[in-house]
Amino acid sequence: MEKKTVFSAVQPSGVPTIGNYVGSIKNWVAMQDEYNCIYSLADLHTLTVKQVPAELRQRSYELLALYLACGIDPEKSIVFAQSHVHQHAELTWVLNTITYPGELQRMTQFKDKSRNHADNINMGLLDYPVLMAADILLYGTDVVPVGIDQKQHLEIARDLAVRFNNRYSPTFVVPEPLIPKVGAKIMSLQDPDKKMSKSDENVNAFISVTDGTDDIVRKFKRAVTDSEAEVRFDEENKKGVSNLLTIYSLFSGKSIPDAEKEFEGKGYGDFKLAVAESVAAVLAPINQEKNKMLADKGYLQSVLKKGMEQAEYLANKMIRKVYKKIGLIEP
Ligand code: AQP
Repeated sequence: MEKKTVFSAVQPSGVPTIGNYVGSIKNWVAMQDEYNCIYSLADLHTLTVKQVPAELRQRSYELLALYLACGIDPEKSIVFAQSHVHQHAELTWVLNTITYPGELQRMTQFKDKSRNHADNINMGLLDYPVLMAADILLYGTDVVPVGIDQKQHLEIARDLAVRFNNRYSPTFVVPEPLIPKVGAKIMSLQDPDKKMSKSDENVNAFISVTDGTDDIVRKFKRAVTDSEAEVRFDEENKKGVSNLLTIYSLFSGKSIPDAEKEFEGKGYGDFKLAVAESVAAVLAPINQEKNKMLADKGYLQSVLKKGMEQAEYLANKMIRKVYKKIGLIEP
């Protein structure tokens, strides 16, 4: 049986958090043998909020080094920068012509980001899900591993695929989201009602994958919990503690009931320290490897070049097909 295709991406919009890691990158690694995997740096997406050019450039290399350090293997998977494959922007234009503004205006991320960046509510911010649909549909993607925050955007990608296929003829595969059972939405350490985001203004709200042990311990110590002093999973009434238990389970490999037992009768101090240590133990070797990769820019560039060529070959086939179907004359 032919392998199914997986596509996913992270924006180099900041240093990835442990939310990005468990919601996406960690799961990508495990999929490499079973699927044809295509993993991208979503650099065009970052332009939807203001970026400092030199920082964006550096963060893009850092994110690539992180992918590789986490175990993404460019011999098995296609790894590339979105901006290197111009067909992403081209397909976005075509899909824009079958997308209605109302569909985009009701997106939660658009509403949140419009609130957080009130001085820069630009067309790109509104169009973010259409570029994401183009990313996915260009490669005949079957499965998209993402955190739960991206589910709504994936629905748009599915709707656009179906709409195009109905208007012309079957062209796009209708993609399915793959959302992890545990860790699909890691919450902010400062406000457990909000998801953890790499661009949060409060640095104590997130753990970056590059944080050292001291920072990790400090941030977990300050994490918002409750006044009960009972380590119990209850997402309704104990959001902060439940979030920490989820993180502990994901990073220590222990189940949540086992973790609850481990901290029976103990205070939040011991619990928070154990969570911090479990996270630091996973992140330290990844960071070491990432720094090694970053020191070899030539290698990183060669990975991007190979990925660009592989992705462009596939993307070009699809865009030609799309242009033909909609009636554009061949060059
Ligand atoms: N808190 C989270 N828990 C689990 N998964 C998460 N993801 C994001 N936050 C969490 C997943 O990470 C992948 C990459 O996300 P992205 O970089 O494309 O953008 P995002 O979803 O907007 O992530 P951030 O961290 O909130 O970025 P900023 O702050 O720049 O907007 C996606 O699969 C996402 O679901």
